[in-house]
Amino acid sequence: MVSPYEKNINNEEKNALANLAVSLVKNKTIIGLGSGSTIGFFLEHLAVRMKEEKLQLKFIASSNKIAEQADKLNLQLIGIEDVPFIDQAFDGADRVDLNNNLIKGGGGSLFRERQVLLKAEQRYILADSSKFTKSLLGQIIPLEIVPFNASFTIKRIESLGYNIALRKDGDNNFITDNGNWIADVSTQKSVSPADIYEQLKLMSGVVEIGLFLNVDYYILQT
Ligand code: ABF
Repeated sequence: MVSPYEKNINNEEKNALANLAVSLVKNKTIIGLGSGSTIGFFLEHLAVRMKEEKLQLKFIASSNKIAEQADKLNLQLIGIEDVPFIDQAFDGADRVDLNNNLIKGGGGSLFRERQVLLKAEQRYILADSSKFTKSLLGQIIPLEIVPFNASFTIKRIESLGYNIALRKDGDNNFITDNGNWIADVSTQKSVSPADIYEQLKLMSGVVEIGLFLNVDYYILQT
C-alpha cells in the first residue's frame, strides 16, 4: 500500500523517540497503540523494558498490523470495549503543524487511531523531524470512505473542488480494518484545515478524516 507521505528513513530518530516514549510508560496500566513504523519501534523497546522490570501492561491496538506485532512480542492484547478508558496512548502522525494540529492516516488506520486517542487519558504523538511543517494548508488529507456508493461520494467531494484519489494496494483498492476504502484528497492552500474538516467530515459516506485539530496531545520529538 502506498502512503501519500514520504517516510523519514532515518530510523535513528524513530528509535530515539520510541525510547523516550517507553520511559514514560507507567506500570499496571492500559496502553493504546497507534499504528505506523515509529510505534513499531516503541513496541520492540517496550517489550525489553517489560521483561527487565516485570511490568504488567495490557494493550489495545488500533490496527490488525500493530496487533500482530504486539502478539509476536507476547504482549497482552485486550479489546477496546473491555475497558472504560485507556491510561496512555502512543501514536504517530504524518504531519504536525506549529499549533500541534495533525494529519494522520498515511497508514490507513485513522478511524481506530482516533478512537484509541479519544479513550485515552494521556496521549503521546511520536513525530520525527520529517513530520513537522509550518502549516497544514495545501496538504493531502486521507479520508476513510464507505465503499457503498463510493463513486457518488467521490463525485460529491470533487464537486466541492477537491481532487481525490482512491488509495491502492497493488491493483486493488486499499481496504481498511473496518472494510472501508481510503481516499487521499488534495487540498488548496486557500481552504483552511478547519473548513476542510467541516466540509468533508459531515459528508455522508465519509467515515473519518485524517485531520486531528485542536487536540491536547503531548508531541514527543527528537
Ligand atoms: C500512524 O502513524 C498514522 O496515522 C501515520 O500514517 C503513521 C506515521 O507514522 P510513522 O512515520 O511512524 O510510520 O499513526
